[in-house]
Amino acid sequence: MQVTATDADDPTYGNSARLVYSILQGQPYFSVEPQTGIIRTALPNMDREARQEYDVVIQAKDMGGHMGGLSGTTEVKITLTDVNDNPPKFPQSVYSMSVSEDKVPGEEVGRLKAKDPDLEDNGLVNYRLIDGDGISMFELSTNSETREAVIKLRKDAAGASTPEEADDDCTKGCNRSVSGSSTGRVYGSSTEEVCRRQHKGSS
Ligand SMILES: [Ca+2]
Ligand SMILES: [Ca+2]
Repeated sequence: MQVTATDADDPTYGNSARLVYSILQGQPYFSVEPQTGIIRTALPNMDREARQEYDVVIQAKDMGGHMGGLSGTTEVKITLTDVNDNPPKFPQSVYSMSVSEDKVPGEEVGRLKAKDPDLEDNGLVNYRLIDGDGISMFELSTNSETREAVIKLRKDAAGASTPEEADDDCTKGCNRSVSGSSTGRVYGSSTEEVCRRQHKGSS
C-alpha cells in the first residue's frame, strides 16, 4: 500500500516541500519507499498463524529529509490475511479406544480432533475413514459444533461376518485410520466383533 503526505509550502521554493518517507516502527517486517511512500513487506514467509496484526508508523519529513526539516507521522494498521498453509494434524499419531463386545450398533466408540490453525474454511477439517482392519464395522461422522470426528459402531455391521470368521480368536488390537489430510491411526482393543473382521483374509 502507499501513504501520502501533503505539505502546504511552495513546492518551487527549495526543499521546503520535498518529502521523504521513513519507517519509525514496523521494521524488520515492513519498509517504505522514501520517495513514494509505498509500504512493502520486507521479510519472506510472514506467517499469520504466528502474528496477524502489525502497527507501522511512517514519518514524512520535508526539506528532502535533511536536518532542520519538519515532520509528521501516521500509524498504519496492517492485518495479514490467511492462506491455507497448514494441513490438519492429529495431536497424536496413534489413539487407543475400546468398546465392549455387547455394545449396541450405532453407539459411539470415541472421538478424535485434528488441529488446523488456519482461518475459517482454510481450517475446516473434514474426516474420512481411509484404511484399516475391521473398517466396515465402523462409521464416522463430523460433529459440526465441536469439529470432532465421531466414531460409531455401524448399525448394519452385525451381518458382516461369516461363520468361519466367527471362530477366529483375537490377540492383537485392531486398527483403522482416520484421515484429515494428515493421518491418525486408531487402535481399538479387541472386541469380539471387531477382531473377527481383522482376521478376515489371514485365515
Ligand atoms: Ca488448513
Ligand atoms: Ca494460514
